Amino acid sequence: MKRSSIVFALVIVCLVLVMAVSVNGAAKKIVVGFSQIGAESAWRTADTESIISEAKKYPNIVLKFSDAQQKPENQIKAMRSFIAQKVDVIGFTPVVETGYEPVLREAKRAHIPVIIIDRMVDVKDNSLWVTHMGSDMVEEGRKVVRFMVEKGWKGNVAEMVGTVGSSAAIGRHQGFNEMLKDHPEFKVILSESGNFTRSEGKQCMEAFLKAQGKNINILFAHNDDMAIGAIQAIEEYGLKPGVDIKIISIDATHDGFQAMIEGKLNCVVECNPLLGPQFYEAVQNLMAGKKLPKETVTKEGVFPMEVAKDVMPTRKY
Ligand code: GYE
Repeated sequence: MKRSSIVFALVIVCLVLVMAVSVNGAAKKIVVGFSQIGAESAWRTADTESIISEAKKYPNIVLKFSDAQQKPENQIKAMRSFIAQKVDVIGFTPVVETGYEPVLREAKRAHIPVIIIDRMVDVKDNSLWVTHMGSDMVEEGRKVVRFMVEKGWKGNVAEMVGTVGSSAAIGRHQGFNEMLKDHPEFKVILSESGNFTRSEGKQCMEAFLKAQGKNINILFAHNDDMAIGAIQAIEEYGLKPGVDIKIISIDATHDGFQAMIEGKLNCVVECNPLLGPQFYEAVQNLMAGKKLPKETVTKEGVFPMEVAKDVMPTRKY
């Protein structure tokens, strides 16, 4: 072969290689649309941070993040827009359990897999989502009762419920109340929603105190933020949180630990919001054609106030 033909052939080979790499490179980008609930609590802020910051560790992942500001209709809109944009995967945490079935069907028809993290949907057709990862909310409610029993607490209980219709509130309420049936030493005298926020938690506690005052012995708040709002209300009412009224909540955030160190919160049941790493691992596996487990439950602990000071430095959210 002539020298010029060899050079020509080499140039062609190089061109083909460059094209293959760039086509492949482009094909390797995975576009993920994520619909988040909002920013109602410290837990949610940590969860959002985990999802956004973890995405940056994957050069092949492009994240389109959408904040629904607590409105399911905003989530439905966001998901429709993800479908229209033909994203590769939809990640999603539903505000409440119901109302998403039509949009999930649309995603399925468009062959876009949906990964649900944290809160869950209640749909008849489980093929509408590929995998769910998050906490066992019912078990968290049971852990609260186990702690109360272990500590020998008794008396009148006020239950401060999370967002009405959310799987987190439904599960925690269920686990808590089911287990209480075997414990006549407790009597639930109040149960109202504080919507998982600090300000509504404070308002809810003010209403509880107005209705029952010193009759309340124990407060179970479905999350730390509401417990912290309640602590303010209890102090303003002239009682000592953690002493006059025992308090237990769920999440185990920094602020929850701080309140325990100050002796105002007796116990936190852990609920881990750092779901980013698990989420993107699932995205990668899914795109690689691997079969995912239908359900992955996060492992979590229980922290009484006595250990708060020692454990606090190890906490990541
Ligand atoms: O406990 C609460 C948040 O869905 C598990 O939502 C989550 C809950 C969490 O706002 O703080």
